[in-house]
Amino acid sequence: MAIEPSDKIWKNGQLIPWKDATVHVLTHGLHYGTGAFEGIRCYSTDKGPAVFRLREHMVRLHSSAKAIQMKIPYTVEQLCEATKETIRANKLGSCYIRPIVFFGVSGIGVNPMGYPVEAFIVAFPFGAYLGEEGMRKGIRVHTGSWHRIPVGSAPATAKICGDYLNSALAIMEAKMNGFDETIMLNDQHMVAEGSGENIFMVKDGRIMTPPANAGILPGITRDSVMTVAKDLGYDVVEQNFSRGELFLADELFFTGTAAEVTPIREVDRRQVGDGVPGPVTLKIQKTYLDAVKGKVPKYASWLDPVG
Ligand code: PPE
Repeated sequence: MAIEPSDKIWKNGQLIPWKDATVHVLTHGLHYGTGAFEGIRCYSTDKGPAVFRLREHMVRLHSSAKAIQMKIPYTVEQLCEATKETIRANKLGSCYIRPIVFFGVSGIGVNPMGYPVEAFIVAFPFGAYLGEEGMRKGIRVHTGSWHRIPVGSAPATAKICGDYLNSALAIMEAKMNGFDETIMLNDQHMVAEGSGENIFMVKDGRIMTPPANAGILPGITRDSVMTVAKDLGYDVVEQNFSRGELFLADELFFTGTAAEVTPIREVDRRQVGDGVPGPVTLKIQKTYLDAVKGKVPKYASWLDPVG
């Protein structure tokens, strides 16, 4: 996905020109995937730009780092402040933010213990991840052949760079087969998630999403959407479901910082419900998109003004 460069990138406590934010070829994280990252959105609101659930994202970055024995040399508060500073320095309103931390250069070998930790925060303008049309009409997905990384093989609940080889293989397969996204099953053959999204199913007015131990990244959007759906009066449960159950669903949708709430209109060449975004999906999508833009007072605490 092409992006428009901004002016400055935050690197280890300093703002540097976009073009200078490069790394050495012997960076440990490049060879072995030993890094962690985040995807965060900032939205324009009536009170100026505000970052959605910034603290939760930075807490998750620290948790992901902990999972790979990495100590980030900046606190959650410092990272939150650095994010806002980066947005201000680039004079951005609505944008996407990509903080990344990784083991840098020391020697060679798989063990990164004792290696320096590098930290970057990048912010740039960003539109709909799965397209404007996808947001309105729903997207077409398949259940791919690549399963989600087994929980016994890597910390699947953390946002670790190396884990994304799995997602990259899965999305490439989907695209090569003409689909917009993929649904990965887990090692128990239950539905896990998309390459960069969590999944929800609506059946008989009930909303289901796979539990946190199903091999998924427990998304911050997933958490927000569960709250929104409960507040709208729906029954929401974390429950495993199989590929076959996807075909019986009334509605399916993806959630994610980038994907926001994206309806799914077709799965494995079978129409989902009526083949158009269903009423529950649309209601949740509208409330979520209003909430992130500061239009729902009840969710105002999810927004952190850039200032
Ligand atoms: N699962 C995966 C595998 C995942 O990558 C994401 C975020 C989610 C679930 C949803 O998590 P959350 O954003 O906290 O609701 N995927 C990021 C996009 C990945 C990419 O670089 O592309 C995102 O949405 O920012």
